[in-house]
Amino acid sequence: MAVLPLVIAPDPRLKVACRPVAAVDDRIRTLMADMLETMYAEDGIGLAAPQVGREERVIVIDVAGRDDPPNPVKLANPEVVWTSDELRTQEEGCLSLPEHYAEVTRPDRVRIRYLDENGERREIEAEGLLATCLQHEIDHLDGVLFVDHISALKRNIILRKLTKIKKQQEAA
Ligand code: K2U
Ligand code: ZN
Repeated sequence: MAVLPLVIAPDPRLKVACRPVAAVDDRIRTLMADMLETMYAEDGIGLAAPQVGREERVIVIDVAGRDDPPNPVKLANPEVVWTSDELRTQEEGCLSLPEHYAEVTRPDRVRIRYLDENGERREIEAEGLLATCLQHEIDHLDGVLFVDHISALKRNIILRKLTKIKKQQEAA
């Protein structure tokens, strides 16, 4: 397994609609394992393939608390097939937009259909933080970032700061 380099915004690779996985084969299983290792190394609770430069519909999640045993979930071609009318507001961040946070409101409960690491069709219903994380990661597969759910004013402030940091790093 390997810890992969993260794609940091602004970056066009975070704004593309990813292609579906044709088959969950050893190449995809290796990607899932590397994404999980990267997510844990970066203290994330979710990660989507475009965040490691891969334009494929793959996400990994583990919302288990620090004091609980790990509970990783690996999803290929995840689809939201149902959302509740009830909403939930959560402060969100993103490993690709480091040190920036904003409140985002999303459906509180979702049902997700996906292929597991063996290529088996599965369906899960989630609520609370797991539901938020699943929606956040599936957004990534369509080139949507959490800042796309907040005001243009706040989004532009965050993206301008990230652009400035990138330019300083490139100049260094
Ligand atoms: O970059 C990512 O996609 C991982 C995200 C996943 C996530 C963000 C917001 C809410 C739920 C999941 C985060 O980096 S994981 C760390 C985190 C968790 C909760 C709130 C803020 C940041
Ligand atoms: Zn993210």
